[in-house]
Amino acid sequence: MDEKTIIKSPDTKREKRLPPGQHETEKWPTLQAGQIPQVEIKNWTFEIYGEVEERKKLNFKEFMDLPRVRVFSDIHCVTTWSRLDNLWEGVSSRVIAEKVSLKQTARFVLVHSVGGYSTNLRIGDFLQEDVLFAIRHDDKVLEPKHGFPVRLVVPRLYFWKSAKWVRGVEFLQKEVPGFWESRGYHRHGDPWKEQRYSDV
Ligand SMILES: Nc1nc2c(c(=O)[nH]1)N[C@H]1C(S)=C(S)[C@@H](COP(=O)(O)O)O[C@H]1N2
Ligand SMILES: [Mo]
Repeated sequence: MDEKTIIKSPDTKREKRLPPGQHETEKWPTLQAGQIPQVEIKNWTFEIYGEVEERKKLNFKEFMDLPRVRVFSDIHCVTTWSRLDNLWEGVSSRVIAEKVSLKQTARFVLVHSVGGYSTNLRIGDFLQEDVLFAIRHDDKVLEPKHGFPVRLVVPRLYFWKSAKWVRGVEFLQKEVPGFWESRGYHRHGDPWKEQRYSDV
């Protein structure tokens, strides 16, 4: 791939890069609900379904053969730590959407992980240029604890939206809250507006 094409997430260009109520950490903490799943490559698939013209199921090799992008972004966890300057490599959300050609009725996304985790996104947020299904971080293959083989990265929203161990993407007409969103977290999760917890 072209070494020069790195998409810089717009929030990394802000003069003040820490959203309100966040502090910076050099380390990369690990967080998940429950156990770290051991994903077996030979059994792993990536399914794209719902409001699509033709649903698709990719195996590991097919996924790895997709064109890649690189994205430079900051991480903002709702528990108040932020980790700046992350370089991701993986498959753009737009490439995934093109694979199935979305119906007009596709307005929301539910991303599904191995182990039952999920998170919801508006279609517009999902299809931003800096959203990708990452397989590498800072030039190394993702560690199992950080989502190997594939994790979503949504740089402009709180990090709970960046589902680890992704196994599928479901396009929906109506918004369906994901794992944390149905347990009191905000449906949208914009760190610059401090959309941490739901107000309903
Ligand atoms: N599958 C899965 N993905 C997940 C989670 C989870 O529990 N399961 N937790 C989320 C939360 S709350 C955070 S802060 C980040 C943490 O990612 P990290 O462990 O790579 O820092 O993963 C997100 N993605
Ligand atoms: Mo989190």
